[in-house]
Amino acid sequence: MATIRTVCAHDCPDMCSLLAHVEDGRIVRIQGDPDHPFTAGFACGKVNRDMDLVYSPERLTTPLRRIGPKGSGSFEPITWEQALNEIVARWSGIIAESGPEAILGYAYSAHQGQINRGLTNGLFHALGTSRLLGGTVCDSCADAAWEATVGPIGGADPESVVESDLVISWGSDLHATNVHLWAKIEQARKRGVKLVAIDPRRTRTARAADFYLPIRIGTDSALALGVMHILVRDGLADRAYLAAHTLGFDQVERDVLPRFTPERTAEITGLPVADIERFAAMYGAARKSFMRIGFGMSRYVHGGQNLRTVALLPGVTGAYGRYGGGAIVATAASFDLNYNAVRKPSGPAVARTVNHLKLGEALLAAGDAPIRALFIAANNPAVTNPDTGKIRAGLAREDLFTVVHDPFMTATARYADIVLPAATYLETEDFYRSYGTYYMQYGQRVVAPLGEAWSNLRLTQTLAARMGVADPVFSMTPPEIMKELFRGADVKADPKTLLNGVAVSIAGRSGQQFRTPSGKLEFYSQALADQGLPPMPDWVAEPVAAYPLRLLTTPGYFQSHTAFSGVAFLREREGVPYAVLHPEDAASRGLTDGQAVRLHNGLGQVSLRLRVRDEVQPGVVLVPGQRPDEEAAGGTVNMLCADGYTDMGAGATYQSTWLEVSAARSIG
Ligand SMILES: Nc1nc2c(c(=O)[nH]1)N[C@H]1C(S)=C(S)[C@@H](COP(=O)(O)OP(=O)(O)OC[C@H]3O[C@@H](n4cnc5c(=O)[nH]c(N)nc54)[C@H](O)[C@@H]3O)O[C@H]1N2
Ligand SMILES: Nc1nc2c(c(=O)[nH]1)N[C@H]1C(S)=C(S)[C@@H](COP(=O)(O)OP(=O)(O)OC[C@H]3O[C@@H](n4cnc5c(=O)[nH]c(N)nc54)[C@H](O)[C@@H]3O)O[C@H]1N2
Ligand code: SF4
Ligand SMILES: [Mo]
Repeated sequence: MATIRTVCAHDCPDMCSLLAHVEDGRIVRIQGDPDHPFTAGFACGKVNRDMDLVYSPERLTTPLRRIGPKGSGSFEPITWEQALNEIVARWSGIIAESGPEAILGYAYSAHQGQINRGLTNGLFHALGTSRLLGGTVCDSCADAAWEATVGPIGGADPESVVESDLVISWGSDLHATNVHLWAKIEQARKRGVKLVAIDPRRTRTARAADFYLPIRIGTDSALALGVMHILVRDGLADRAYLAAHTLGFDQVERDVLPRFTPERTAEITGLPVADIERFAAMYGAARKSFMRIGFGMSRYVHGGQNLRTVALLPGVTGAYGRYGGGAIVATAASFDLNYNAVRKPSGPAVARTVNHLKLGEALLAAGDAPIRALFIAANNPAVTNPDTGKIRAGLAREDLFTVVHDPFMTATARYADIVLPAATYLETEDFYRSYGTYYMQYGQRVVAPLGEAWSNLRLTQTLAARMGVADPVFSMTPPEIMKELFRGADVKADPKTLLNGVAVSIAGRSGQQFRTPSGKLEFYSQALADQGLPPMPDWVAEPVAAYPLRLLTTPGYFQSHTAFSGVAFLREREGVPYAVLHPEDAASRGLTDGQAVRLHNGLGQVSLRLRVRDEVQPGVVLVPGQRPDEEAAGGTVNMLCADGYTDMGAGATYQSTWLEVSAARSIG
């Protein structure tokens, strides 16, 4: 039996080092690498079964051509040669007639490898096609808010949490999305360190915490300001740190904090005054408070303001100045690699840009420059994008030539003209840098691709050659491409060490650095003022809509968006797609646990199973995960979400969704 070290490529902050055991060319077992400090010998409950993903009977094994109406899922197998010929002929024709901007092509985040993801985007850059403004369904708002406050740089090292003296999981369900940070936090708790969870859902993390604050959704900025108010009132602000490392706190103290008395904070957040006081006292007493801030709080109309205000809190106590303290949203911004070598090898400096959220709108746009061809890899927008009704209407356009590259027949692939079978990460090699730790690592291919599946890299390099794109990067091997990523980069690592599978960390032991224009933590941001946004943190009520309930969407424990929906065991573990209502809201609607319900608003309707629990507060409907309609048989939750933008970073506002829940006759 051979053991091969590789890296988990799923969209997850932990970026585990994995050991895959192979017998007769088949993966028989996957385990977390015991030699990797953060992975620490365990993989999560999804990935320690990833041979079920690789060998799923639902895997696509040959290219397919559509023979039925778009969306119907009727296809016939074709050869790779036929598929490539058709794609190249169609793209070349479209470029000749309408120019390259009539094509939109991209790979999104389900393969985190810098090469498999980056080079696919590099191909379309080189071709001069329309460009996807990616990240907007995920982290663009959080990133913009963090950047305006702390700067384009990573946050606290997750491994430093073992030295902290108070841990706050603020809007992050670590049991679902960051299990290795959870394990580190457990080490700190063994020393008596307390864990506070702040989340509108009583998540598994919240249930396991020492102190849980069931905050009203979208009110985090008010809680952070209320805590600052108490810290100032009680003389717990670190004046020396504020003076040396922050900008504009005096103005916030004068103009904003007086409005956030504990009483008003309680009214806004729905939390008892005593709990706010208790949390502020704990926070003020800690020297090295460590905060993990999740993206969830940023997916609101005022999401940037929410996240930015929370990220200012460690500046008030000086926690940012100490290793073990501070805050982390992500780390990716600290990896100054030469990404352009892969993502932008050549091509025009500017081209039409399509915000990922507006994919539906872009496909439906009339006018003289329509998008005529679409290529999608590693993304399932017919389920995961907001306003999936609009996305599907766009994908259904008869005159649109769509190619989807995926290991599975997804809801999106059903609309394609050509579907190409993709290799999984265990069937490719790649170079990785984490977005939730400070590690970089090279991952080896574990087995050959199943059937006729091709990796993103192979497909990209083949299409580049056939489309006449001559940049050398399209004929390099993965180790050679990795070296390009380090050429002239600030981040240094020995390629030989990396190719031996050793994980290299770029973490330091200093406190938080700031890369804002002032070089300080910016309570006052001129950059935001210049964009017409409030320069100082504040809380503003979300716009109200004509429906009485608010949507809360959270990650699934045994699913990650739709990337594991081809694994029967994990589908079963996740259970039937459901919605949760508080007992008061269920009773007032005459609804009971277990019955079929209809979630509806002006955009659409979705049928789900009802669970009645006090896991959420009254006024909220919780829908965990984004389950494909094939599982729910009654639509997908994103049919209810509008494609509007957040205040910062032009991101998604999934949770600024208002809706009603009514009885349904049956599921379906
Ligand atoms: N198992 C699993 N793991 C995953 C994923 C998955 O779907 N499943 N997705 C992966 C991806 S792509 C990403 S980007 C990361 C995301 O990882 P995180 O940033 O950690 O998680 P989010 O899903 O953005 O946010 C989750 C939490 O935010 C809470 N929340 C929502 N609104 C608010 C609010 O207004 N205030 C507060 N305080 N909390 C709020 C939700 O209740 C939920 O518990 O996880 C990755 N890992
Ligand atoms: N309601 C609601 N919707 C959300 C969110 C939310 O919190 N609430 N979160 C959003 C977030 S954070 C994100 S990141 C997006 C994620 O949305 P998507 O990017 O659509 O993520 P996945 O569902 O994981 O789908 C990715 C597809 O990639 C395929 N795939 C996996 N590996 C490979 C590969 O190596 N090559 C190719 N070609 N394909 C591959 C998978 O089979 C899957 O079909 O969803 C967003 N949608
Ligand atoms: S925890 Fe994340 S990185 Fe680790 S194995 Fe699971 S999905 Fe992959
Ligand atoms: Mo994401």
